[in-house]
Amino acid sequence: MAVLDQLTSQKAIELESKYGAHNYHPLPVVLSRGEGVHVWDVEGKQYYDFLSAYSAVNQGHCHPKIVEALTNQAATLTLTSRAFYNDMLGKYEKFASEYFGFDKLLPMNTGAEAVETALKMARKWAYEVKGIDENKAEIIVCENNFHGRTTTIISFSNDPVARKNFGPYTKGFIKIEYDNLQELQETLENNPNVAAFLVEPIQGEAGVYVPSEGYLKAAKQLCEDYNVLFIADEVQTGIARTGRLLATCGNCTCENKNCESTPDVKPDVLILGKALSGGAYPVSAVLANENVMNVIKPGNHGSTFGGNPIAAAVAMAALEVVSEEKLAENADRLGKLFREELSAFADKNDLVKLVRGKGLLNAIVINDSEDSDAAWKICLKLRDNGLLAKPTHGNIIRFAPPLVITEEQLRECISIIKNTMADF
Ligand code: IF1
Repeated sequence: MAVLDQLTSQKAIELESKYGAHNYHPLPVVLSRGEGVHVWDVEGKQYYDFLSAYSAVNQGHCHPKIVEALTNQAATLTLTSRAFYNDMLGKYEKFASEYFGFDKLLPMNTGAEAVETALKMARKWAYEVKGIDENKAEIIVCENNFHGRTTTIISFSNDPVARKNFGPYTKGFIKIEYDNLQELQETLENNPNVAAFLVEPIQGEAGVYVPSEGYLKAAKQLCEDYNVLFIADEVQTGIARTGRLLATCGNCTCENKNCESTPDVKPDVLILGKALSGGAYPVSAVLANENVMNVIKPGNHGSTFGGNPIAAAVAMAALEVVSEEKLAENADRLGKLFREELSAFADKNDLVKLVRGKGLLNAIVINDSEDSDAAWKICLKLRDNGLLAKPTHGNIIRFAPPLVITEEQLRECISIIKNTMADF
């Protein structure tokens, strides 16, 4: 059989199983096409995508403007390395820095690389600006964090599956409870060598855990009081997902005036990935002002692909789509509708314990133990009924459709979800 012949789902799954590393346990569905909020499997069945590639395709699958930017640039110049200048990177750096309200941007490819970049930058800042003794810097992180898969990042994870037997681990991290200001304050007070506090505005992998109102703003204030950098990992929450351009929304140019609850927090270091490219290409970035970014000098850090012309073209198009199509406003409005409808359903239905989230990053918690397989079984039924979602724990299902979803489509999806749960 020629490699490019159309496969059946069964055959595609067998190939991955035989020739691929088993580092994932996918829902059994084999996708071959996507457009907007929809994806199709190899047999032609249509689904609503409620994972959006872990929030990378906020702009919808194969957005024509992003695909056009990608293909035009791919036919013109793909990669120069940073050994030379290219005519796209500076334009993109200006565009994105102004878009998010920072002085400067450092381009990388994946989320984990951008997190690593922010950690390195914070340590260097601590030694060269704050004046901490060499090799003494500490970075505060939160329990149940998810920041990626590198050796250093898993060193401060507390997920045994992500971490066990990958040691020895990187030192220099202090773990505190998420959403606990008192512990943050005490940790800052007792540790004079803290360089930074790294935090997710909403913990995605932990099960879409939204912190208390005012937590981020107060945490940022504590960081200021102790001369510590506040690093926001918005790889998943950023780019309109939670109803604003950023979940920490200090200086951003988001025009969603209806957004009521998010605190105005301007991180010292902002980490972006995923939807920065609309899912068309791996693009990540770290943004900061000059006082922090300027600690990075030639040779300190880099990447063969980081800042390549395709990435620059794609990211600019992807960000333009977010503003042009008012995706933050749409996520805010439809997110409220989603939670209202499903909370009302949860009140009457024993299977669903609660619904939580912000914008179009939501989760339902099933009335069952954390190690049950209820969420997995419900996701299989949802798939049969034309909607794809993925459990984040045994009893939690995350719902994160592309932000281009319309009210009519969302209402149809809410019916699919309710009917599936009611039958379960
Ligand atoms: C996987 C979760 C989502 C992230 C935050 C950095 C990264 C991620 C806040 C790293 C990545 C992903 C990766 C994916 C599963 C996934 C995930 F379930 F683990 F939590 F999205 F919800 N910071 N998140 O969420 O970015 O290097 O992957 O580009 O399978 O690892 P990356």
